[in-house]
Amino acid sequence: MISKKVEEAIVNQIKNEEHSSRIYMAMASWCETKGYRGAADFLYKQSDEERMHMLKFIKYLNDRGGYAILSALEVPASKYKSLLDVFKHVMSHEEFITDSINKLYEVALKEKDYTTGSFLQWYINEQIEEESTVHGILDKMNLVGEDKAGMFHIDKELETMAAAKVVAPIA
Ligand code: OFO
Repeated sequence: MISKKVEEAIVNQIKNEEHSSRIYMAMASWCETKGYRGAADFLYKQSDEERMHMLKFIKYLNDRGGYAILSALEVPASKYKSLLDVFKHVMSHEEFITDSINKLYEVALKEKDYTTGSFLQWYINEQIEEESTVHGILDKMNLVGEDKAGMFHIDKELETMAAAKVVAPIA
């Protein structure tokens, strides 16, 4: 049986993952209306991925004898200054998620819940990968600066990245 503290911390993380899914969906919608088709595809896929992250936590918590409940969420932002601004927000959000996963890991270890600790390893690795992908995108955007042709190419690249991204259903 999972402890109350770990259960509460996972419920909080479920909220964070669901919020991630919604903010990426909102960003995708902004990109789509501004003509950034590739970025929109990329962020819609990212939104699906975050939903899978949420679902993985829900199933895990219920399997361990806890109860995964959903929480009220903030309304995601709907205005961005530029595509660079969108991805800066993605970066800071992913940093926030990494921090929240680390805090959850600390709670699990304090409660001597090593099963949850080992379950969280998957999320820890996923965050390393996601942060590095977004870093790569931001580096390229900073390189092209205000150059519209450069941004167009990055958008094409995002389209290719989105097409290659497989959102695996949870096991
Ligand atoms: Fe990258 O956010 Fe989910 O875990």
